[in-house]
Amino acid sequence: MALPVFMKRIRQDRRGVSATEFGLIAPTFIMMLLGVFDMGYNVYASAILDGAVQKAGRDSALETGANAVGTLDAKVKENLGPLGTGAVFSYERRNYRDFAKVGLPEDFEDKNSNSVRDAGECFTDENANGTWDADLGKDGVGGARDVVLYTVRMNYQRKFPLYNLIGMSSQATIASATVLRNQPYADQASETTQVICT
Ligand SMILES: [Ca+2]
Ligand SMILES: [Ca+2]
Repeated sequence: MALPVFMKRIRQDRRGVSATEFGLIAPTFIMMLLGVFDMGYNVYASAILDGAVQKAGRDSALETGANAVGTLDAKVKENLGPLGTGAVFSYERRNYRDFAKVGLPEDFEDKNSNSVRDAGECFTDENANGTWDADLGKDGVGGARDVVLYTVRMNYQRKFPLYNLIGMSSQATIASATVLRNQPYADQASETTQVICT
């Protein structure tokens, strides 16, 4: 007769229920926390990178900018402080004659209407390199009054091990870009474009 009483007591005993429930939700809860931390780190690093890129972009637009590219790039990394430790940075500068041309392809006559520039279709060689380009900009800081798209990418090792749990890459990349016109310290260089049909 003692056994049914004992079983009844176990059924009614609520002690330890919270611990069991926590054990069930803990993995999900911890993954959510790691996700929030990872996202927070990414947002924070992006904000710092944005500020550093804006500053370097403005300094690059000065007449002295062309000779200080390496120094300005290094400053971006320096401004990231400990966030930049161990990260790999890449820097890109492309220059255009005006804002409206940033990132555009070189104009071409699409004879076969396939939206692709094929051999033999005439194009305007805006960056004077002899070939058709999907981005008509030139590499580098350009000259006075040119518009420069400055992009910095930062590849870093994720700080929280969420990637291990959900199969993500352990590496993350954030990018920041700014578009500024160089200072009018001289006249803008004359444009030399030609139409090529080869
Ligand atoms: Ca075509
Ligand atoms: Ca070209």
